[in-house]
Amino acid sequence: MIKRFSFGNPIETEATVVKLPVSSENELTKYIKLSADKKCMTISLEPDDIVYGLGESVHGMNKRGFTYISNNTDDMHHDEDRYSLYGSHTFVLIDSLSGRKLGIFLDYPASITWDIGFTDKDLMTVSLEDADYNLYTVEGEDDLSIIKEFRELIGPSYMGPKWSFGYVQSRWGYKSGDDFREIIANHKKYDLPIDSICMDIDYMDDYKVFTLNKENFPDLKALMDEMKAENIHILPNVDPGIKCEDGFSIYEEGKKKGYFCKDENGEDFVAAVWGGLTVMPDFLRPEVREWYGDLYKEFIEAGIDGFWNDMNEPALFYSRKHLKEVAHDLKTLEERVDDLTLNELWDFTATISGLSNNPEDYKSFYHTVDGKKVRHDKVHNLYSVGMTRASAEGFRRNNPDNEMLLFSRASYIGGHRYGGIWTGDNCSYYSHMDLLMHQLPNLNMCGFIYVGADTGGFSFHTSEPLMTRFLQLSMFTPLFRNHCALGKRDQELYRFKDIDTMRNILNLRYSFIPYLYESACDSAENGKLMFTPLAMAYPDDVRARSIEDQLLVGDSIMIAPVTAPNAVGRYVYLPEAMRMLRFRSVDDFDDIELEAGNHYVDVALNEVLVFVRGGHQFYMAKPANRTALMEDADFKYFER
Ligand code: MIG
Repeated sequence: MIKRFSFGNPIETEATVVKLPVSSENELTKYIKLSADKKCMTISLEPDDIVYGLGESVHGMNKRGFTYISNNTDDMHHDEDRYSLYGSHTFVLIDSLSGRKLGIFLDYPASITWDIGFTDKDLMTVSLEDADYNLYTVEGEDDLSIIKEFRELIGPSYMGPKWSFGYVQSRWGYKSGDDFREIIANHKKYDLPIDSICMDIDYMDDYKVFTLNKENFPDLKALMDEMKAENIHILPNVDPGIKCEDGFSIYEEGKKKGYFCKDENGEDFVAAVWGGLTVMPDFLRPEVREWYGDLYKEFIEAGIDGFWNDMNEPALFYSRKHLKEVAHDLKTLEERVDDLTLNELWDFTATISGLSNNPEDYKSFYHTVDGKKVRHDKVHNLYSVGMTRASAEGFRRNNPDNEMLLFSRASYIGGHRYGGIWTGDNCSYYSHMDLLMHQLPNLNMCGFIYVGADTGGFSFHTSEPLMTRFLQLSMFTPLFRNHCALGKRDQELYRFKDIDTMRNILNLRYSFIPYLYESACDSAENGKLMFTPLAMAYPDDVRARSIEDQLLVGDSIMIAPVTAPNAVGRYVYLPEAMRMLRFRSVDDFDDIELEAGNHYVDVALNEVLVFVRGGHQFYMAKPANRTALMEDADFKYFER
């Protein structure tokens, strides 16, 4: 049972596809207490309640015990003390043992603070900055039907083409066609499957969007033809900011048409991102989306059929205005050189680090929504949706016959209909595998199905065992991408010692693609989870409620990845008897029947566990080195 409540003058976010009538406030569920000014709601939590949701956030699958702020943020430290990451997914689901099952969706694109049993362990307090929003409550018998109902409200999810389930090799630092050729050659040499290679920001001419460094990319079309002959998809990175440079045609055209966000004086708002000083397209305006969406056309015509949209929180390295103020303040530092106090030192370092993504900057520029001026912070989380939508609609106009791959860094509910996401700049940490496990079901319930993490870790140097374990988890996610930052240890899979293991993992992934792709499509279209917490699948099993290191994938299987360093085994809890497949390769595996209950299972570094549920069937195809070369033949079936 879903109800809508509306307060004040909400921004039209288009997060929902069904327009529900507004219920009167006295129909609000008894579980939610609204403050008189409507800016705060409290919900009491029973000791055993689980709170799911909030998609891409830190701190466990059950969100209880911490505070989260829905405010899209470029932050490369996904530590336990982070309130915000790149996406804001403002749906939570409270599951009580006593029977209360309640979904809450706040459709509000400014900042929301969710104190979920943090200040008071038995209380959830949700605060908004003003009282203009739509609140949806979903009550039902069980979590999965609540999720289905909520997902009907927000509409079907984007799904990538089947080839986008192939392995993606990425790295910040590839510079030219020769880099791609080298990757392809090495994958051939070591017989490693691959479908796509990402082209990170270095392909551009001076970081100007939709340009090419002519020296490194003299003929994109010819390169793409060559790649097509290899069955390789090349995926460029696209930033929203447009470099302010006279003579740069995209900048000049947008400026002439008045398509950029404005400062309080009505001048173009200028901030530094890649490319130095840039302006921000006002993606909240349909005509700007149309314009920007068509900018992808040239690349599409050259043969490109996939993109990743980056920096669209939008990340701001600094604003020109703020930098000026800081530069002025710093002049006084010179007089303090001989007796600087520690407090002054700390103020100084905070001032410098506060130049990036500064909250005041987000309050200093404006959008035009339906002809009205709207301050950016009031619609901050919608910026990403506007960019994703611009791209997706541009693809439909300019390449209607082809499925395109699109994944974005920033997101808000609604954006899930236009593209997938990746989870941003994680680290080469074992704990970031646990983080991914926690994010997957929470992202799914908020509508994001085509998702994945930077496998091996973006920041810091990865190790071979860490990469191996990370692959063994990511091999189940729709986006299966190895990506890392500039200057980090080379982590293409052929750089490691035990290439046989890497090959076996990739082959297993490819043989799982038919199952994974079908599960993903089913989830995207039918409001299901691709990754389901055990507690939702086995609602009567109390022990399952605290399990955060195992997940169901699709209907038929459960995974229990190893995420601890140096571990060669782990405990696994089975809510029912299952058939355990322990794969070393597509053809070499143990097949063991296990009773319900707790088990300690050996899992060597080259082994992957798949558990088949009772009454279900799991299937594997014969792998190939490209998805396009797979015949979906010679299926192996595992029933239980
Ligand atoms: O400021 O394009 O999250 O995946 O490699 C960094 C360079 C910009 C951030 C993305 C990352 C990408 C990097 N980008």
